[in-house]
Amino acid sequence: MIKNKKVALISGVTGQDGSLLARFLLKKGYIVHGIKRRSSSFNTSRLDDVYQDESIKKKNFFLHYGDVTDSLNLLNLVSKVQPDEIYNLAAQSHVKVSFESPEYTANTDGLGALRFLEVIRSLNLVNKTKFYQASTSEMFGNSAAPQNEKTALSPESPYGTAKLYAYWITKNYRKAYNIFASNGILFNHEGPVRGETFVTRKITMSVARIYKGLDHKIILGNLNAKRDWGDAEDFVRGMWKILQHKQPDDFVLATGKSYTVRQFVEAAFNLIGIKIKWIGKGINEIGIDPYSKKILVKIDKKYFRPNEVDFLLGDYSKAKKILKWAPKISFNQMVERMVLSDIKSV
Ligand code: NAP
Ligand code: F7E
Repeated sequence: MIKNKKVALISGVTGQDGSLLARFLLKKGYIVHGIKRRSSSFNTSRLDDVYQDESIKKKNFFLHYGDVTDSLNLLNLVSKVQPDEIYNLAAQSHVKVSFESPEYTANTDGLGALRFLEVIRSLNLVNKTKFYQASTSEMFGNSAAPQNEKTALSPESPYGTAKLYAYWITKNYRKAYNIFASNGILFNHEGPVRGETFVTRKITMSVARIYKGLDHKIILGNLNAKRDWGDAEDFVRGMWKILQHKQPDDFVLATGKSYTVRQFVEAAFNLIGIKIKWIGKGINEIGIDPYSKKILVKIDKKYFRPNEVDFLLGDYSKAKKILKWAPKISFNQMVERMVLSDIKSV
């Protein structure tokens, strides 16, 4: 007997995680539908090779225009696609930008989840469609590290606060309507297709450009923030595992190790043979190449945030025990993957 293929719907499919998850699910034999926003320029570069692969495109991979601020669009799409699994990854995902566009961030990142949950309920898909919500370690704010599923949630940004709403509405709908709705509380995860305005990719792209003689320095904000940085490929596998568990639940995915932005800078420069030396303090601190004496890192307060999350360090023991999930790619391997990929592309 031929087993029916599972159908997944991914919002935010054009983003870092969405594009990696689409590839992961296609490899698992899923039929994948993705929601992309209409844009005045092409926004599918992370997926073009998949989409252009005729054998995949014809049968297994479909892109639809849509937006998670548009309830009718979501209703029509879910009704047409009848997904077994919805991964809600769409978001205005930049923390600093959320201070500049707080209402849009709330609408997309907070209410987007509610719209999907209401669609599942009103289409009577409660017994068919599982829902994954892309929750975030930003919800912990400055709660003491290490943070896990029991840690107090106390966001420090409009982004974290919008995501907190989505997290809770996912739990509410699970309890009230028996929807298989789960939160993945993911700590920072990065890789070669990470958005270029997040600090890791900003650093690896600049290091690659400096290496090739196309740039002179990197200008950054707070060097002392600590993040638990993992590799996005490990994390999309975890998202899928969360929805394969026998019951809906909430899980932290992290690496259990934390590094400062300063350490990330050092690790990236090390790969091109430069051992950064730090001189000065605060806004006047600089990072130099001790041999050439060239200034390679400077600080500009325009990259500081109105509120900062100082120290994130995840405790993923629940996911390890219940889902048998653990990250495979180390911090140094991830930095290397990113720097090498950027050197290749510049
Ligand atoms: P990303 O690269 O910024 O991708 C976000 C995606 O959402 C893009 O496809 C974007 O479309 C889409 N989008 C934005 N607003 C939308 C709207 N109103 N309607 C429909 N689509 C919209 O983010 P990511 O790093 O892949 O993260 C994926 C999800 O995980 C996000 O929800 C993020 O908040 C969450 N998260 C990320 C991390 C992390 O470290 N990466 C950690 C925890 C949680 P365009 O391509 O057109 O912009
Ligand atoms: O900042 C500091 C900045 O923007 C990391 C998103 O995926 O992960 C991400 O949010 C740290 C912060 O990521 C610059 O102040 C210094 O302390 O790379 P980021 P984020 O804010 O941690 C969470 C888990 C998400 O859910 C989000 O969607 O780096 N920093 N200098 C800088 N940050 C940026 N962007 N640019 C700088 O020049």
